Formats: sequence, C-alpha cells, structure tokens
Amino acid sequence: MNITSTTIAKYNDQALTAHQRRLANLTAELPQATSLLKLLEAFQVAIPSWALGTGGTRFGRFGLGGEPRNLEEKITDIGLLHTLNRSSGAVSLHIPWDIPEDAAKIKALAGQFGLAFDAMNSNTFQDQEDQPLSYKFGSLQHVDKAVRAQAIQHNIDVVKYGEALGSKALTVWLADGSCFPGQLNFREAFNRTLDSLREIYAALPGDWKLYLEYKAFEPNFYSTTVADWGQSLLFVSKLGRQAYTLVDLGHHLQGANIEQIVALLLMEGRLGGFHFNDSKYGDDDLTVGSIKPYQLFLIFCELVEGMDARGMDHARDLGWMIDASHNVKDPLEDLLQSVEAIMLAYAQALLVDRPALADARAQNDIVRAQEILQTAYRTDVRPLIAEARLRTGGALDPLAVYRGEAVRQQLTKERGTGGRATGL
Ligand code: LRH
Ligand code: MN
Repeated sequence: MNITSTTIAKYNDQALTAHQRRLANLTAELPQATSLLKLLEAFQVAIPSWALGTGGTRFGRFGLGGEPRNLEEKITDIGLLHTLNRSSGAVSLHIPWDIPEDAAKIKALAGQFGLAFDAMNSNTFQDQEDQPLSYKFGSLQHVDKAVRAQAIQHNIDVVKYGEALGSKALTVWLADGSCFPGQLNFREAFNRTLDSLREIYAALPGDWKLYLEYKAFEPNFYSTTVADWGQSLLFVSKLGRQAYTLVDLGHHLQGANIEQIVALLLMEGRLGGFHFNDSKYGDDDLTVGSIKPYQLFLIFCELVEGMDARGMDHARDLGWMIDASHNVKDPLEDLLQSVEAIMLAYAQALLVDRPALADARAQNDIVRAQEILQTAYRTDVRPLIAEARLRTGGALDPLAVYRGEAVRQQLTKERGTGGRATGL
C-alpha cells in the first residue's frame, strides 16, 4: 500500500495555515529555531523489522489484521512510515526472523523508499527448527564448545547477510546467564563469552561496528552474562576499537540513571547506539516517551553535549534504532509516535542554552540550571518537527494521514487477518 506525495500534499494544504501560525509563534520566541531544521531533517531513526506485527506476552497475544507476511511487506510498511515522517530512513533486520533470501531484490525495494540498512541483529536466544544444538543453557557462554561454535558461526552468517545489504554493524544481545545460584561460574562464563566474541570480532569487516547490548534480566532471572553497562564496557574494551556498547532503554534496573550511563559511555568513545522504547517496570518495550519523556530529554541533552564535545555527526555517528513490541496498539501508529517522541526530545535538547547552563553549574546555581533545562523541555517544538517533515516532503501530521487513508483497513483487505509477522 503506497501513499503518494499528492495525497500527502492534500492533507498538508488543509493543515498549512495553522502550522505556519504555530511555527511563527515559536520562531518569534526562538530565532535560532530554524537553524536547527537542517539537523532535524538529517536525523534518521531505524525501524526494527521485528516490530511490525503485534507482539504478545506469555499470557496472550491479540492479533491485528494486515500484518506483514514476509520481508518485502515489512520493507513496504517501513517505507510507508518514512514516506509519512521522512525520519524513518533505515531498517534494522533480525536474523533468522527476517532473512533477505534475495538480498539484491530487498536492497532495491528498500532503495525505492530511500531506506538504508542499519545494524543487523543475531539471535542465539531461540532454538530454530533445524538447529543441531540447543541454546537452553546459553550460547556464547555455553560450557559445550560445539554450542559456542554454532553461535559464533550464526553471528558470522548474520554479518554476511548484512554485507549484501550495505549494513555496517552487528548487534549482539545475549540471553545467556543463569536462573539459580550455583548454576554458573561467573568468571568462566565471562571468559568463554569473551573468547566467543573475539572470534566474531575477528570476522568483522574493517569498516563494521559490533554493538554489545546489555540487559539486567529476562529470560534469565538470577544472572545475565552481559547484564549492565559496566559488563558490556568491560567486554568491548577487551575486544577492540570496533566494539561498542548498545543502550536499550528498557534493560536497566529500577532507578538506574541512564543519562549518566550515556554520558560516560560517550566520554569513553564506547557508545555505539540505542534501542529506544519506554518502560515503567521491566523490559516493557512500550512507545518511546510514553512513560518517562523527561528522561528521554535528559538522555538527548547528554548526547548532544557529548557528541559535540567529540565533534561527532549527530545523524551518522551513533546507531539510532527503535526496539519495541506492540501488544495492544497498531504497530505502525505506535512507531510513528515513537519516532515523533525521539525527534521532540532531540529538538528540545538542541534548544538548551549550554553556555548559560555551564555558568549556572559553575556557580552551583541549581535552580537556574534546572530552569535552563526545563525551559527547553517545556518548549513546544512540534511545529519545528512538522516543518522539518514538510521541507523533506513528508506529512505535517503523519498519524492524521495514516488514519485518514484508513491504512490499517486497506492492509487488512490486502493481507487478511490470519497473518502473523515474524518477530517478538
Ligand atoms: C532483548 C532485545 C534485543 C533483541 C530483542 C528483540 O530484550 O531488546 O535487542 O534482540 O529484544
Ligand atoms: Mn533491544
């Protein structure tokens, strides 16, 4: 299902006057606002191939019509998101859920929508039908060398798929760990995992990055072998300069100060990228900015400050990816909201008066420092994000077009109600 630029123009024409009034009010207050537009237009978020259908939990899954039945339909759905918001210009594939059987065909289809391929994701947390050895007791940490070799080879295969698509990064998330005290020797598990990662690292093309994603718990509930930023940093520091830590916002214990973690990983030059989502309790994989929008803003404040301190390119030098699971919402609507929340937090962080903040900090003037941050956070930058979309051929209001064109109904008519997309 395609949405044409004519259709988008029709909706934009109806919304233009109100948009221009809102934008004029904003730029009247913030003359520097328009200078940020170039940064916003360049900023692209990668959409996970495993989050285009309805997810579920062990307690149940409630399907939705029109789910993509194959990788081609997933690329088309991501293409539709990018057509609407011009900020979803990349795909992050998960193998074997989304194997590009015909890489050239998939690359061409993605190219039609202006989509690139961001990090590839390996999967050694599930046993596939035809898999000789089980990952029940782990993969890269496994006590059995043959199981580790199987998992290492899988990661090397994933890199091969990515090379054919133009991806430049591999994300490794390991479910490896233990469920009971006594089950695992932590040091031996660490060293087996490190040796396994070294073999994967050695197979990386010279211009690739390896992202090591940490997670506090689930599916193991006593220990996880890559459980937090410190353990991930320890691994990547021992692997080499192409290895970085990936921060999934939902992978922290309650109360963790994620913006501080981000600041330090960036300072060390070991921050590779993000899996954006939101959560209240565990790895809830909820819509970005739907529970803790201020935390997301604070994270982007550290990112903008830290990236500028290192002369990094905001759009290209980190992996901006979403990782979500949609149990009760239309996945495409949820992803449109998530991308919007990321763009809002980025734009607000760009508005922070950093020299004034540095001065307030130097004076230990906490109140002024807070006011400087919250002034940026309480600035309604939605007209700016909409203007960036308008200038790049997108919709002023992507959700309004999505609903106005009854996309889900049309997809359901085309694809039926029985299909279940691969993924979580
Ligand atoms: C693990 C995780 C990881 C993916 C999976 C789909 O919780 O965040 O990034 O491989 O979700
Ligand atoms: Mn993740």
